[in-house]
Amino acid sequence: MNTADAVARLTKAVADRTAIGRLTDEYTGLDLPAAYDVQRELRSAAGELAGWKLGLTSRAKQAQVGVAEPVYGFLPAAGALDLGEVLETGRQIQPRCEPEIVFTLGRDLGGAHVTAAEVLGACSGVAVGIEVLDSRYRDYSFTTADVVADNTSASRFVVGAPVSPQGIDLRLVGVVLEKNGVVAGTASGAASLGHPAAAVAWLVRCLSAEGLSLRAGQVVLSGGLTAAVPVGPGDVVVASIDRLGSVELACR
Ligand code: 0L1
Ligand code: MG
Repeated sequence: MNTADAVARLTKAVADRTAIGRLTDEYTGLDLPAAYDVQRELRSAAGELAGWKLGLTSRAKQAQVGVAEPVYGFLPAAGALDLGEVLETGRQIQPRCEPEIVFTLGRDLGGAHVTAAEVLGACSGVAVGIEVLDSRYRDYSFTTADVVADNTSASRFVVGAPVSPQGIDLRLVGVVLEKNGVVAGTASGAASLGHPAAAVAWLVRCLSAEGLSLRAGQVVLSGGLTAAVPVGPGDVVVASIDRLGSVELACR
């Protein structure tokens, strides 16, 4: 296993906008810890962080890519799209969009035993978001270790205006994903590990094992709630979540 070589291959795939084969086909030693080492190297080269993301927290997502365990990755600030900003699909490899419940941290949060209730207490708001995935692997074909090394397919993301989580049962909120006016997927908040805040608590505990914590002002994408839809020029994707609102993303 050669971490620097794996990082170079993934970085080149982005620069060339060309998908590559699975790294696990190349490196016998690419287990989960080695994959998070690769991701850590990508993170140190990524500049300012907007926050973190969970992946594969819902059965719909796990079934779509054939990986049955949650994973986490980082969100470079450079990946953020503003509301109304168009996604330039020509800069992507094979973009897909999915709806997310997004947490905004009101204060730092870390620790090995953090609970969902503590996550809700620490967040200043929750919002609807759209994550744009862009796997660096051909046809989104990967193992858990591959997708972790590839920063969980993270590419771009857009987050709506946050609302207070007070009085909202995030398990029960309905989720609708539309592409070009047609419903492409539906879910409820409970799709993400039973409760989106429980998913974020899992992330915090994982980060704690790395000596890291969430910081005030950071955002956390708690995991795609429906299967992700492929997008290309001219497509418009809308994610709507009950009580949180809607976000639209147009593609060129
Ligand atoms: O769909 C995928 O590329 C799997 C990794 C990311 C999943 C997610 O963000 O929920
Ligand atoms: Mg996601």
